[in-house]
Amino acid sequence: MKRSVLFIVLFCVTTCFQGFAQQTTKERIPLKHGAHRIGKRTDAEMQHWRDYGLGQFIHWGVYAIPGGQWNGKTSTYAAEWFRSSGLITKEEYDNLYKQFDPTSFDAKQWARQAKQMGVKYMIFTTKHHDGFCMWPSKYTDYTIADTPYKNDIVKEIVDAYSAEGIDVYLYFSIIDWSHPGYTTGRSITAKDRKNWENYNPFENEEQKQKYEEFKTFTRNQLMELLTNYPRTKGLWFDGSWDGAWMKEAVWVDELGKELRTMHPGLIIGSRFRADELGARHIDSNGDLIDDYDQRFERNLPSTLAETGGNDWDCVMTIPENQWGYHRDWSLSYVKTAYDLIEMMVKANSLDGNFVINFGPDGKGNIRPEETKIAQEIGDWMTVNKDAVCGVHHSILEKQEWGYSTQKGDNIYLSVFNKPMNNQVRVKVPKSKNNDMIFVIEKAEFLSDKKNVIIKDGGRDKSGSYYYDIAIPEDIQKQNIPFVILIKLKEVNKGEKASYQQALT
Ligand code: JFZ
Repeated sequence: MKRSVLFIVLFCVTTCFQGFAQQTTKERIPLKHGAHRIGKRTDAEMQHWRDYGLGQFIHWGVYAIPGGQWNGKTSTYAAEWFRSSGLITKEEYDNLYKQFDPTSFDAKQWARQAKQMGVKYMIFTTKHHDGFCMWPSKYTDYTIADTPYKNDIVKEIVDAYSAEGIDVYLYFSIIDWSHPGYTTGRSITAKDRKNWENYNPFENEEQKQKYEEFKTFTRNQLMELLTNYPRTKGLWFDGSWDGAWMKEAVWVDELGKELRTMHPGLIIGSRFRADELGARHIDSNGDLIDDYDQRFERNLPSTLAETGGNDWDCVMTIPENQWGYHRDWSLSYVKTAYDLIEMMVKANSLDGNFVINFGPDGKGNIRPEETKIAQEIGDWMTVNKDAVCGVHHSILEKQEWGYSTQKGDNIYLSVFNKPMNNQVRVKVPKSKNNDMIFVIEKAEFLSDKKNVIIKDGGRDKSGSYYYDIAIPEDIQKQNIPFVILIKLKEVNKGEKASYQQALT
C-alpha cells in the first residue's frame, strides 16, 4: 500500500517535471544540414587534436613578394589582401607569380624551428583568396608549378613537418578571385536572412551556371589535396561567408561527408559551411557545425562558459591583423613572446589550442622577429610544456596570478602576475564533504625543483582556504612567467595543521 502511494507520488513528480522541462526548453528547429553531432567528438584523432596545446599557422603565397609595399607606397591593409589594397593593379598582382622563386625556402628548417618552439600541429595556406595554389593543382594554371620555383611547396611542408612529428592541417580559402565562376553573391540583407529560402545570390542565369563550374572546381581541388597529401589531419576553411556558398548548404554538407569518407578521421573546423537556413559556423539551433570552433585573435574567450563546451582553437597574429608577410611591422603593436605565451596558457586553461601565425617573406625566409619569438617561446616550452600540452581546464577557479591547467592529478599554476611579496596565494577548491578540506600535498616549480615553502594562507568569509607558495630567489630573478606543479589531497579538517607543518 505504502509502496503504491510512493509510486503515484513519484509518477506525478516526474511527469510534472517533464512537462516543465518541455515548456522551458526552446523548441528545436528540425535541420538536415546543421550540426550532425551535439557535443564533442570522442574518437582518438580528435583526442589527439585536443592535446596539442600549441600550433603554428603559416600564411605564405605570392602576396609575400610585395610584402605590403608597392612603388614606394605602404599599405596598412592585411598584407595577404594586397590585391585589394588599391596600390597595385589586378593585372600586376595576377602576374606576380611569374617572379615567385623562394630560393631560401627550406621546409626542414621551418619544421625544425617549429619543433623547437614546441608546436604540435601546423596549418598551411594551400590557397588564399587570390586563388594562387601552393601545390601543382591540375585544375588551374595559377599554381606553384607555373612559377620559376616549380616545386610542390605543400608536399615539402607536409613531408618536413610530419618528419618532425608535427601534424599538418591545410588552410583552404573558398573565396577564389582567380576563378571565373567564383562570385561573392548578392550581399545578404536582414530580409534575406529571414526569408532564406527565397534568397537568390545570383544576378543572372549565366552567373548561376558558372558558379556550378566553381563548385566542381572547389570539390576537385579538395579531393586532390586529400589524395596528394594523405598525411593531412584536417582542413581549415576560410572565406566561406559569401552568399553564394552559404546558399549551397545541401551541396557543401554532402561534400563534407564525401571528404570525411575518403579520409577517415579528418578534422574539419566550423567555418566550412552554413545550414539550410543560412546560419554559418553555429547552426540555427545554436550548435557548432563540424568538429571544433575556429576562433580568431579578436575572440579569444575569457571564461569556460563562453566556449559553449566546444572544442576550439584560436589563431593569432603577431602584429595586429597581419597574416601574410608585411615588410613594415612598425604599423601596429607587435606582440612579444610573453604576450603570446600568456594567451596560449589562457587558451589551454579554457580547453583550447593556441595557434601562432608566421608570414615568411617572398624568398622563403622567416623574418628575424618571428625567429626570435619562436626561440623565446621554445625556451619557455622546454621547461614548462607540461602545463600546455595534453592538459585541460583545472578544478581551481581563475585567480589573479594567472591561469591553471590540469592533467590527471597534476595541476599547473602558470604565474604571469608575480605578487610583490613573492608569495603565490592559491585558493583551493572546497571539498564536497564538510569534514574534509583540500591541502596542497606537493608543489614544485617546473624550472627549479627544490626549495618549495608552502604556508597556510588562511581562510575567507565564504569558507575557502588559501595556501602561500614562496617563489624561490632564482625564479624571482629570472623575471619571466613560471609554472608551479601542485597536487592536492583531501584530508580531514583536523589533519590540516599537522599536514601543513610537515610540508614546511
Ligand atoms: C581571414 C582572411 O581574410 C585573412 O586574410 C586571414 O587568412 C585570416 C586567417 O582569415 O580573415 C578573418 C576572417 C574572420 C575573422 C577574422 C579574420 N573573424 O571572424 O574574426
